Amino acid sequence: MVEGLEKKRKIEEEWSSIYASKQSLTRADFPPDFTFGVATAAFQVEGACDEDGRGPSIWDAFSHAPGNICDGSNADVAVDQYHRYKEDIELIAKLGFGAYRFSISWSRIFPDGLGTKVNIEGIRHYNNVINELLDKDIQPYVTLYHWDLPLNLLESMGGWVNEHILKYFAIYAETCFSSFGDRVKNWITINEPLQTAVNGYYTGVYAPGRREHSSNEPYLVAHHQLLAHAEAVSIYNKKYKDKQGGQIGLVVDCEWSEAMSDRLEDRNATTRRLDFQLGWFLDPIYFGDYPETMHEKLGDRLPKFSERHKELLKNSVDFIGLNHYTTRFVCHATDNREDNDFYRVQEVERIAEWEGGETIGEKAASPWLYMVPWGVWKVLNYISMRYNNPPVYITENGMDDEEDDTSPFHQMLDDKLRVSYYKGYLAAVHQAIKDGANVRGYFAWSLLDNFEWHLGYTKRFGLIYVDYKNGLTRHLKSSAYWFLRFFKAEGGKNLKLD
Ligand code: PNW
Repeated sequence: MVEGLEKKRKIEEEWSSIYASKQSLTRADFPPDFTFGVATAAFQVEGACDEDGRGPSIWDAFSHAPGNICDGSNADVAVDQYHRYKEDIELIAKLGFGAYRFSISWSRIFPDGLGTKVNIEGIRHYNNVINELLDKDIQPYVTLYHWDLPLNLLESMGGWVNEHILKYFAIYAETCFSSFGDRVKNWITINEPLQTAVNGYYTGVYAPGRREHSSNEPYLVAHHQLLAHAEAVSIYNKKYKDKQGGQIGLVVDCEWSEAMSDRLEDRNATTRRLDFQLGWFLDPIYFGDYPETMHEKLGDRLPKFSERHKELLKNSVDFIGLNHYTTRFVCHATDNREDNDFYRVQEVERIAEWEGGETIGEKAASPWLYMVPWGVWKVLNYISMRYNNPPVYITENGMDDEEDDTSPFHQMLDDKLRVSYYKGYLAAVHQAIKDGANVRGYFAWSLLDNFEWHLGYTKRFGLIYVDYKNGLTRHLKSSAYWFLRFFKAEGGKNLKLD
């Protein structure tokens, strides 16, 4: 198939002429109040899995069950940030980032998830982290839920498939607002509800690894996450926001989808694809219901919102967090895969490679990740157009290298491909801002190499290399130095990006 290639080359040509004018971009070219940060998530970095009263999460159980993690590893120790947070925060400060997005482990606060007894040791730990950050002038951006559900909530009530979970999430969220909100001014309720729905309940490659009821559970799980988000925001707005003066949002993930051709059926398929990623979560918030395309394709499989829920969800964000990594071409497709197949229902096909070997962009290590800088420019403009230009933070953006213990150390540290990824993607963010998109901040994923879910430690997303064989020591990669220069050039504008 060669369809799409001509279009791809045209877009690349347009993009390269824009990019040519952005070769010496520095921090000073972004608005002064624009936030630059780095991101991690508790389960991927903390370790200390049974210390200080932490209860088990679904990811502990999932990663310990044979066959779920490709290198047979787990995150019992991960990169030990629980003990090394001071060193890591020192590194964030040194590099010049002004914000750190991290997540709180729910089962450190409520070990069995039930919300009856707060674990003081958990509160103490995050107090220490937050105070250390503020001490170094780094703003905490705190995610309440980044996939590590207390195991008991899965075992005793089925986790996200059960509506009762809303109550427990609300208690947990409120405990965090009241304990940390005097110092935390930026809250994220849930990270990527899409991935929990699809990979937790359709492909089964993420915890809790369910596939059995994939024709309806993903939609139910998404529904309950949306409602849990809305309940938490309503508590925040009613009881804490005025007093504490912070903001709260939801993090969604979306690859960009580019129509394969100008044919109506391909353009419609592209809209559907975006609806099944972004509209699924943002339409209920901005328009009060799921996208029409989802109603059409799913019928009764799509849960319904009550009037109270619609009210609660409406405008329940101060900002959108966008995790963005990659892009696909999309065309209309009907094939005869299973009826409950997630993509079959959408009637779309996603294309990243063509016969003859041309790809949509350079490949990273994760099989789904291609480097396509113009995609972030397009997705930001799409969000601005569809949702009336809401404030957006890019809460994750990055690429990974394959773990390779045969490569010399210096080669692993000299991550040229990552430097070119950040250079390109930041230029594209800059262009979107110039076009008028209301982008407020940007977080690189990730601060350091870490436990990449079902791919274990085989992928390295960090700006900082973690030496797993030598005491988890941290070493700056070229990309970390690149960011350092990008920030240092502020005002001077005399430093080149590369
Ligand atoms: C994000 N996809 O997940 C998560 O928020 C991080 O915890 C994770 O480490 C990071 O991206 C890198 O994978 C995603 O297949 C996982 O499109 C997969 C996709 C997108 C985001």
